[in-house]
Amino acid sequence: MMRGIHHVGIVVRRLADAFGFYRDVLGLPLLKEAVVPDQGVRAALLAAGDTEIELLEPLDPASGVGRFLAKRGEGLHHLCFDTPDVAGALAVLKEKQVELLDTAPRPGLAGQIAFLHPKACCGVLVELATPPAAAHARTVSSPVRLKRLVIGAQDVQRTAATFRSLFGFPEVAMNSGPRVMLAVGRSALLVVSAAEVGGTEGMVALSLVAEDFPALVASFARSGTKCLNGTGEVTVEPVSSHGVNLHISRYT
Ligand code: CMX
Repeated sequence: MMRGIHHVGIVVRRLADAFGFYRDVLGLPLLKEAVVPDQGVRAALLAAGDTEIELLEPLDPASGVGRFLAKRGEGLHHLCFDTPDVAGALAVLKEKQVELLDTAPRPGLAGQIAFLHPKACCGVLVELATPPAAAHARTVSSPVRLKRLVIGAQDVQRTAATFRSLFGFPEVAMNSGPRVMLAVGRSALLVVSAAEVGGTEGMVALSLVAEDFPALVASFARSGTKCLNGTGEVTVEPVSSHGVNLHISRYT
């Protein structure tokens, strides 16, 4: 039913400032930018391999995104799955009595979209999108691609089972332990115990892979990006990435 992760949505205070990091330092190509009046946001989609990052700036503090910014500050906001038929997917979810925010598809920046209530997916706000056919023919390349999204959960097995049963994602074999990995297209969801990530439930971090790792590290140094450097991996501090825990490793 789901082809992969279409995008990960990040709420930012000002799009122009966020471009300074995501487009100019990280190097993600800007694909699309528009005001979505009924959502009270200005939104931008940037390419990250075969998925995308959506930056959202609230234009109205009373909008859902405006309230999120006031309550939680900048950071990870929603997760969007690419589905060939958003209306069909909604019908299946309705039958399963899943709590939906949109009962019918509506136009959004990513195509025909619909949101599920965060309660339906253990505190993760999930969007479904059927992008326009031309979007799949995208040829623009990006210096980093999304590898996985980390989700904190009170009950790891229950959260993983929810994502498996609603969207059909297969489990990836891992060393025994309290974590569960689910394959979603070429990326993955890694469900970890909330206790492991400071008690946070919902989306907590993004892992990316860089084709030219030394060039990326040099870009971080030039721009004064705050990060912790390891061997073949770097962790950007949320103060530099608009509230997002960002872990980037060397492509192998
Ligand atoms: N992730 C997880 N939980 C969230 C959340 C998020 N992004 N946003 C809100 N919540 C939680 C709130 O904390 C609250 O929880 P509690 O009841 O435990 O306090 C609950 O959901 C209700 O939130 P609310 O803001 O008080 O009330 P609403 O029900 O009116 O709004 C929501 C919730 C999710 C619909 C709205 O905040 C929202 O973000 N909608 C999606 C908007 C969006 O992303 N639009 C961009 C579209 C761009 C495009 O079209 O392409």
